Amino acid sequence: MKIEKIVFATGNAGKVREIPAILADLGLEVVSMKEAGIRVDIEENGSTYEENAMIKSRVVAEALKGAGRQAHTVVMADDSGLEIDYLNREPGIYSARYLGEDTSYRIKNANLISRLDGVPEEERTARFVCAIGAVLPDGRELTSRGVIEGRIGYEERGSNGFGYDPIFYVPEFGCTTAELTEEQKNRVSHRGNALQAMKAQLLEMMNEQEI
Ligand code: ITT
Repeated sequence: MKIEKIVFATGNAGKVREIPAILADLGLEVVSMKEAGIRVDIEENGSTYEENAMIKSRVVAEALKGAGRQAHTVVMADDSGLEIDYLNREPGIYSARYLGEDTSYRIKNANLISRLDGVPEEERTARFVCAIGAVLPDGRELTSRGVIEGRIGYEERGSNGFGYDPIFYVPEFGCTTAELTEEQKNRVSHRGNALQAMKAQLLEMMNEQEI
């Protein structure tokens, strides 16, 4: 199958920075939906990360198709979230909406830290989860998932990354994902892992002979 371009269905500025860097070695053109001139409002009403990722990529694939621009183009979307074990895996798929979509992460992060007040180190386990959903030029769909395990810290640390990164402490690195460089984060993150798995599936598709 001939694939020349990837359109990324996200409005999140942090994802728009990370995703093209992770996909760069495919040698394809990678653009955000905004760069592709697609403006759509998407209701994420799925009950899993995978469902929400597919909802987003289908809406944008339909919009591209409507504009007659889906040829050789893959649409991908990322649905991700932070699961804190002590809080029954909250905020999970509601991570962007937690305390309100427009509430600052300073406030969201402070709130989560205060909900873990007095909780010992070993019970502060958490993970970032990312599902990637893709619609291929012929309408076929693919999903992949990636995870990074860590712990919720006691205060915000670091200013790289976005969202919950300043409170997500990774024991192997001895710092939060907001203290990693973008390159380091992309090598080990939920998004990095999910996109590497998606890349492997895409490469297989690209090697398929047209009949
Ligand atoms: P799009 O749907 O437009 O992609 P969104 O921000 O609404 O943007 P999600 O529905 O996938 O995206 O919400 C994921 C939320 O989880 C995101 O807003 C962050 O708060 C958090 N999150 C996901 N990945 C993260 C990361 O790498 N670092 C920090 N926080 C992250």
